[in-house]
Amino acid sequence: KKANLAIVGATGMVGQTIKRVLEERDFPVNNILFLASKRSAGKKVMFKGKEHVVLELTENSFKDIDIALFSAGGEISKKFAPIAKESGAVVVDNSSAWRMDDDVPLVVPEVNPEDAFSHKGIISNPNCSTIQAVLPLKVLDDLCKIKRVVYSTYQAVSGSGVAGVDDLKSGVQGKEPKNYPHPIAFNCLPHIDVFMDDGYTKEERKMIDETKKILKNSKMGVTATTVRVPVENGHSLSVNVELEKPYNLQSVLQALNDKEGIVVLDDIKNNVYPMAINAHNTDDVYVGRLRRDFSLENGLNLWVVADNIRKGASTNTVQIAELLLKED
Ligand code: 11C
Repeated sequence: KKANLAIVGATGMVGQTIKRVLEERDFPVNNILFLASKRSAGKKVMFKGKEHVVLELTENSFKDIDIALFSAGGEISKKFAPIAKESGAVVVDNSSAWRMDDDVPLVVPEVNPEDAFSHKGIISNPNCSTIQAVLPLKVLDDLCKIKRVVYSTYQAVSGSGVAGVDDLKSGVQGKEPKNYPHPIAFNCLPHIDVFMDDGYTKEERKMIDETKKILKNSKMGVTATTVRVPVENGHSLSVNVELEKPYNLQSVLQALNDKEGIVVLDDIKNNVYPMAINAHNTDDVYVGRLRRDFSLENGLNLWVVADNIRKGASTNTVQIAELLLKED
């Protein structure tokens, strides 16, 4: 089965990586459209050795499109995803616009692939830091049921797109930031996305709500502090978990090792643990520093690293599209 695809936001960091991942995985494509704003229309992109011209996204862009991969921000998704759906396409959306909508499945293919098949025309791709967290959390929830999760994140500037990377690179040379409210070079900002009335940032809220939705465990307690750090690419998370039942550390390690999509890097004697520089440009989720939290009855600490642009966005999106090909 070959699909007619559209990539919305084709010239952005995630859009370009989606194109690369489609090529790498040899996704069965019949026709492909590269759509973007008027500003980027006319640019040329290469796909599987053939040149394509980027077209302006309009209400008529989705004729004969089977799957539309959106990565152009929430406002574009809110407006154009329903239009694409009406035209008969299934939308896989990278923005936060539809994620908490009851009619929209929020899918990580290694965790809840079954949800993809209950879509009503739109499937959401979770936030990057949520995606990498839920792979090991699914293993733990299946083994011993999760009671509570405390996230502390160390998120790369690529999560803010090109503007974030520019702020880091120019900041190292002593220039003023343009994207962040403070310098990110030689600094950490406990501030990702906007602040809300309750004192949390939207990034923290996304991690809390999306984790519960994907794991279908609304009783689980989740809290988060999300921090931008001066790393170019690759998000790292400290994840503190309280389980309902006692666990055996070796069995947990084994179960994580056996899980598709996870690579365990945990050999402290040899200074082996996951790091952003190793995750960069790969599709796996790396887990390490596994150790008992002695302050809790069934507490566990882990360190989780992944490429936020690939597994955290583009690769997960393409994997969801691959699931759709299996739909009757
Ligand atoms: C960041 N997690 O690192 C964000 C980027 O809701 O998809 C992705 C935002 C989102 O800044």
